[in-house]
Amino acid sequence: MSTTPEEKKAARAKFEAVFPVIADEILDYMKGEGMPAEALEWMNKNLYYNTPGGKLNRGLSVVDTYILLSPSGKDISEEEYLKAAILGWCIELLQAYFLVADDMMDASITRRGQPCWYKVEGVSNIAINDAFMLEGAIYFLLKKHFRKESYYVDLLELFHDVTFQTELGQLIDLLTAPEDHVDLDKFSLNKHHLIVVYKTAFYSFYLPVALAMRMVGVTDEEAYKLALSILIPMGEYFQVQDDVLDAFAPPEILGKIGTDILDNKCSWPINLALSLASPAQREILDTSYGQKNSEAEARVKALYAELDIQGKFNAYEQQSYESLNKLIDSIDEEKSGLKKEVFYSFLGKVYKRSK
Ligand code: GPP
Ligand code: MG
Ligand code: MG
Ligand code: MG
Repeated sequence: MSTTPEEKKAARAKFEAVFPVIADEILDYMKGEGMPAEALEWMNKNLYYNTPGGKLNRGLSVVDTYILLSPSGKDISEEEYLKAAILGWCIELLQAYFLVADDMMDASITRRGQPCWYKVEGVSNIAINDAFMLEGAIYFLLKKHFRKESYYVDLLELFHDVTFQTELGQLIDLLTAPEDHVDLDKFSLNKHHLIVVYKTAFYSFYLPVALAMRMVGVTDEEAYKLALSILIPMGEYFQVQDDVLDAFAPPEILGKIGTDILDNKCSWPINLALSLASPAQREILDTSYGQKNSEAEARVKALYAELDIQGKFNAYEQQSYESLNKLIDSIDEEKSGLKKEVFYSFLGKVYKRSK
């Protein structure tokens, strides 16, 4: 795969160059439908503000996986590259759609180093419709570029399935974190596992690889099951990182201000803290967690430091990394038609991340 930093940078730049192409296609369609200039300008801003500014792990993984699984490898045609990149951007649009909505639900302030979209002057609740439009753009692009392919229905099914799975995860995330009633007995690592697998792992890890597999022409359902069995635990590890970064990472690096403690979220650090707390410490958690004030939040963070949650996470990270490597190692490439490198490369993108 693109191993040197220069190659990685070039691969990213090439992928990024495809974004204006798809943005123009969406805007041209709107123009053709007679939409007023104001609506075009709005959609243009919605697309550019919310879609390209992230790490692009998901989108790039579609392209990387396609190149790894395709018989032509790095010599795929420009036409094939463009299609794989469009699928990649469709996931980034899905991600944009989720994040615009998630930031409203989580009452977040910043995202990717800028105000959350709903916080931008003049946007407010229009962001709800903007989220739907980012989602709608996915199906417009899939139809435009893949309608004639034998695997078109498989792509649609993948997007629909993982969207529903993500919404199920978001539902339990929200139901476990009521704003007006803190009950830490509702939390458990089991509950956490269910939340993170559904709200994150399917769309962030399984979807990119499965889309590329469909485009390459993999039809053996066992291969998809095998991919799922590795990518779901990888996605769980990724969301545990997200939870830990929410509590500990400097917002200037993370690009967002953590809200999990204020929001009463069933996150990894609080579950670990609950399992380690003395009765006196538990009392502090009961009265300070999920309270909408920064003093209470600071008390929880001080307790996290006392219980060395960061150190416990480092151990968890090491363990997860080793067990994921073992899982990947056990893939029979010949039998499955998959490549270990697909998974090593994805894991390499997120291991020990700081944002
Ligand atoms: C991550 O949760 C999960 C999502 C962004 C999926 C949202 C799903 C919807 C159906 C809207 P998070 O709140 O921890 O993410 P972040 O920390 O980035 O806000
Ligand atoms: Mg959030
Ligand atoms: Mg959320
Ligand atoms: Mg989070």
